[in-house]
Amino acid sequence: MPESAGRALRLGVVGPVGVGKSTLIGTLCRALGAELSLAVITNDIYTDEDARMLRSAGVLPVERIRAVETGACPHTAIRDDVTPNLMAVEDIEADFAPVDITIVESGGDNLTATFSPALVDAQIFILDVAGGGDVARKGGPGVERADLLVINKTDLAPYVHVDAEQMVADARAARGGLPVLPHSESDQDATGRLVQWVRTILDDHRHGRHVPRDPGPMAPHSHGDGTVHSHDGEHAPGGEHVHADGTRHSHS
Ligand SMILES: Nc1nc2c(ncn2[C@@H]2O[C@H](COP(=O)(O)OP(=O)(O)OP(=O)(O)O)[C@@H](O)[C@H]2O)c(=O)[nH]1
Ligand SMILES: [Mg+2]
Repeated sequence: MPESAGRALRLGVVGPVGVGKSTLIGTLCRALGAELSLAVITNDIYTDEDARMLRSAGVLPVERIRAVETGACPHTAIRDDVTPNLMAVEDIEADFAPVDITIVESGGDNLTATFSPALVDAQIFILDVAGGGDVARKGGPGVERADLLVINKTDLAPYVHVDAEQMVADARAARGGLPVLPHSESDQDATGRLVQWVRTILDDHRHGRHVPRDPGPMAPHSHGDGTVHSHDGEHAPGGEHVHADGTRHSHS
């Protein structure tokens, strides 16, 4: 039985800007908060807006929702240097022990951002139909290999001229059997399936059956300010990082 089975399930929620990550986390908190001990960590670059939005929505006691202001690209904070996030996760789990599930929301990023398995045990990647029907076909590490892919805001499909069923079929083809869930916040059946998926992962985690999977690093890219991120390894070259067992490495 892995040591992680004795602590909270750490569940990442990631995907492009505005796809509905915070809304979906709110939905999960409402559905599970009465029977499970939940905590939420949000990531924003400069603000704590997502945490404030979830607190004001009243989905959990406000003190169970904390923000990490990353001050850097969201993918850096969930992949290359997870230390601030891992500390926030460990702190909130200690303060509200025992926590059943700690949900970590990534700042909205591009299609290729994924969580490091040093930070989360499982991750949900979200796309929405408004981002375009071809996005699922284009793939990427999160689309192809996250533990669950949600195709969100299916209620908007007719308005943005997207064939949601085709988008789901493309996603299934890209994922080799990993689950794909069409969802919108107004679709209670879909929300029921989402909640059931989380319950199953939690049960697998507790019984040592869940094996964290690394969707893989994002592709090399450069930023407007000229910085180049290679993402050729799990961590920034020379950057200190922390492993799931708490050991710190600094490659300097
Ligand atoms: N039509 C529709 N709108 C939705 C749905 N889910 C979320 N939204 C709306 O989409 C907008 C963005 O939702 P958020 O939950 O803030 O998205 P997010 O991914 O957390 O955004 P960032 O954290 O800024 O990247 C809000 O106006 C939501 O009300 C849905 O299922 N259908
Ligand atoms: Mg958000």
